[in-house]
Amino acid sequence: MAYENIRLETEDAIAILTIDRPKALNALNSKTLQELESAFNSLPATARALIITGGGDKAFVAGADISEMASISAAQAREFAALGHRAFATLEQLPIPTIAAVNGFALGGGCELALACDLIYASEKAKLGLPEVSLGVIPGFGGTQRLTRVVGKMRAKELVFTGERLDAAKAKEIGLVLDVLPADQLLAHCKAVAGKILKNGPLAVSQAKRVIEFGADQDLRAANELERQGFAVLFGSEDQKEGMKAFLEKRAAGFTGK
Ligand code: DAK
Repeated sequence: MAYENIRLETEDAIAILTIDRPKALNALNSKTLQELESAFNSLPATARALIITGGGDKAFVAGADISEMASISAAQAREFAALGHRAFATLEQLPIPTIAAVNGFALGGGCELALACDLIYASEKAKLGLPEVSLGVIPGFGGTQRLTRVVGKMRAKELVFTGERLDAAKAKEIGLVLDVLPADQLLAHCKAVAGKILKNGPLAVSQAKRVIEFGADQDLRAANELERQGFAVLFGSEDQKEGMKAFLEKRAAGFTGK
């Protein structure tokens, strides 16, 4: 499918999705959110990891599109929020690992997009925050909830109440990003992380993502039950046989994802 505001490329088994509206600092208007939802639903079957980044040299995504939101009604706001929630939930539930390469401003909806990814890495130029209250609204694409789960309730309240923009070092200090890289090394780093993941059994990685993601919102007993089931199910796979056989034969495993 041809997209207007995003680009989707595949390098080896890594899909790289670039949000590409640099004149609006890659702000998320409805069209871009629709394209994202469509792309998440139709990634190439060969893609085993997804990296999301921003086009141009200033922004990952500077937020939901304020010019589009400025004059919408409450009913339209509900639709807009539903579209964003749907797109980000689709991203969060992809069976492959997802990595946000935050190459610049990740504000509001941009920070929320990164938070819907499994891993977040940032360039030294990145600035992250949820400044919605400065516009008289609150985060509308899951930011209040996902941020709280990542950095804890009190930090999340501090960030959302103040609307403060964090530089990359501070974002790392509070656990909002994993690592900070020089701008020209960010994408290569994300590809290298994806490359390490790709060496492992794809069904196992997918199952690990599923149990961590669904387990995180459950009590420990229920979450451990999820893990037990996920563990057992993998013993019906060819990858489990191959992974353990390869270990015993002292060779690298050739996983097929079956
Ligand atoms: N939306 C639309 N256009 C944006 C934009 C945005 N979020 N951010 C930047 N732009 C546009 C600017 O208007 C400007 O356009 P022109 O004037 O050239 O036409 C162009 O991008 C370049 O921006 P600047 O000239 O401002 O560039 P600077 O380097 O001076 O500043 C900046 C960069 C990122 C600090 C600044 O642009 C800025 O503060 N941008 C807004 C950041 C922000 O507040 N983001 C959060 C947006 S609110 C909800 C659903 C969703 C949400 C809430 C509720 N419901 C449905 C309930 C989510 C809300 C948000 O994300």
